[in-house]
Amino acid sequence: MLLNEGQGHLFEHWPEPGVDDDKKKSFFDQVCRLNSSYPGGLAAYIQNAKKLLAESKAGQNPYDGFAPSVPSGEVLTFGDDNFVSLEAAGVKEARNAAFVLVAGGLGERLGYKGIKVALPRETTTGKCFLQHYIESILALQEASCKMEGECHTKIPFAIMTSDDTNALTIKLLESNSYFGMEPSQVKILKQEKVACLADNDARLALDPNDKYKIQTKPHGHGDVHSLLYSSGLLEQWKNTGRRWVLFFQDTNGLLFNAIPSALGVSATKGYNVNSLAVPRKAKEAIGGITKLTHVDGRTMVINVEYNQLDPLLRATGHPDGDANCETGYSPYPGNINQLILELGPYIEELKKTHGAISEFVNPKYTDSTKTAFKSSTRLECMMQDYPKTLPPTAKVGFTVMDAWLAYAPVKNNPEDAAKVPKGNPFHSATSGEMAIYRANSLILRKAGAHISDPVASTFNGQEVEVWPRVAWSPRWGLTFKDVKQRLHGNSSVSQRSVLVINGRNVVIDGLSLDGALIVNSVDEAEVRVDHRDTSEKEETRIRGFKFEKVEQLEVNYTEPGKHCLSP
Ligand code: UGB
Repeated sequence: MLLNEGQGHLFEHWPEPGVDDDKKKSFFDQVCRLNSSYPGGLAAYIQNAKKLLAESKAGQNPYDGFAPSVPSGEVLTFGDDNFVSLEAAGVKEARNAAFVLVAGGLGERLGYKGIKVALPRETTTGKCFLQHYIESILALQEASCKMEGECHTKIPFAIMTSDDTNALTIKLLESNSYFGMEPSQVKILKQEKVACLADNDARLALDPNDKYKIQTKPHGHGDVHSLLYSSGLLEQWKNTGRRWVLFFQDTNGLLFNAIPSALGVSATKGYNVNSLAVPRKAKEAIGGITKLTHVDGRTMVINVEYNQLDPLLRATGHPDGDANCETGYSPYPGNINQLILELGPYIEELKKTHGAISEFVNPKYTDSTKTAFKSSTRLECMMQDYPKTLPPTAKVGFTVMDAWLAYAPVKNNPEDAAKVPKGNPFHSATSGEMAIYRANSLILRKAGAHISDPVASTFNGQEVEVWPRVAWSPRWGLTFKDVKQRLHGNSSVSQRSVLVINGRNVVIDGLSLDGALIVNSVDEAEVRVDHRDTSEKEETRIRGFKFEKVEQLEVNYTEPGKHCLSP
């Protein structure tokens, strides 16, 4: 196959049989892996690469024949009646959902060596992204089951890893008891890298350090579709009554603020595909959701990636390219790569495509003749390109929410963040953390609390707003209605304060906070215990009761002397 596909150069340096046989065998082991992990095999990969490289050399625009225009979608306003009822509809549906986190990327742009999901979402509680995601899914599971009466649904959670992130992700889960999720709920799917391409003839590149190894690079987050399909998970989910698959990325600490209402939109509108979006600043490194109309009449609503939006606009009669309009934002909503797919139609589509997603290639040429590359390239694919193959009858929509509520990724290192054009979001660890405090403060404000204004402060060259450091567990503030129900009376929090709420049943009533308050509360426990109930400890069963720990104040005096506890 390799010889038929013009890959003879891979063997040119091979010594005679008997020499380096082990290395030659491991070469073919790798070829087998590359062959089985790509829909259609390595031959299809090489053929696709030849075609895309030829198009790239000819300067062909992937959007040739398409004119962009601004699409219309659902625009939600946080906290209004529509938002609250969509959140309720979303929580109800959550028990029919499955979640998929794409976490195969390394934080190269971020300049962080570990896995990004292990980073603290904020440093007040220090909880990492993965813990927050899992606690949010569990909170949805609990709330959804309660709404539907008693049920025992366990929401499945799949994580796509790669060779770069797999071992560390498993270690993080195992060393933290899966953050409270049952291990059987979690499925890890590891994506394989794809072969690198050395030239326009799609000759595969050898690893510069090992002539018996093909050089490989990541294929992109689009792999998630073929992995879900080939693993059989989708069928399994369908057979256990799942209706929705929700995809999300590794470091958006706000995203679960948007999940209930967005799922509510999918359920009430009957969307096969629902992409979450936020108002986008021109040139921001997030794709723009665009309506594309072909000269032959075809239309689709799709993400146009940030590096392609500007050239597409310029080529189609918009001389300013990717520019802000009178609102101060790009007219094209920004794709935050949080997708909600309806499982039934998704499976039907994947039966046809086997999860193959439209690919692209982005070679860096040495000069304008486009005959040689500065370094090897590879084909890539993006998960949000899934709708490209859908028939015109498919219901493809999107939902726009405020960025302060729904989107604060951690992607850029401090130097790059500090260079972001003024007014555009930094997308750094600094801004990601500040965004959590801001969102929580604004939610409390909307619920009636008096929250002091933030102060401006500069960290690592980035000027950010510093709001009171408010953090809560997802079980406390899953939806706006939950927050409103648990916030009574006149409460106020000063700018210099820290407020952490852990536990579902904490009620804030008449709080006046100027300092640090951390409330940890267990749920009410059943007071009566049947002595035949073997799920209880023996010492409890023989008593027939146990304590209900509703509230407690623990004070530790570590120094001798007189102490006074003020109310
Ligand atoms: N990822 C993988 O799991 N595997 C891979 O091979 C590569 C990535 P980036 P990107 O919302 O901020 C996307 O690199 O690709 C995971 C959208 O394309 O952080 O530059 C990785 O672990 C863009 O339209 O982002 O841009 C991470 O979880 C816009 O929506 C995720 O894929 C932008 O994200 C994204 O990878 C955004």
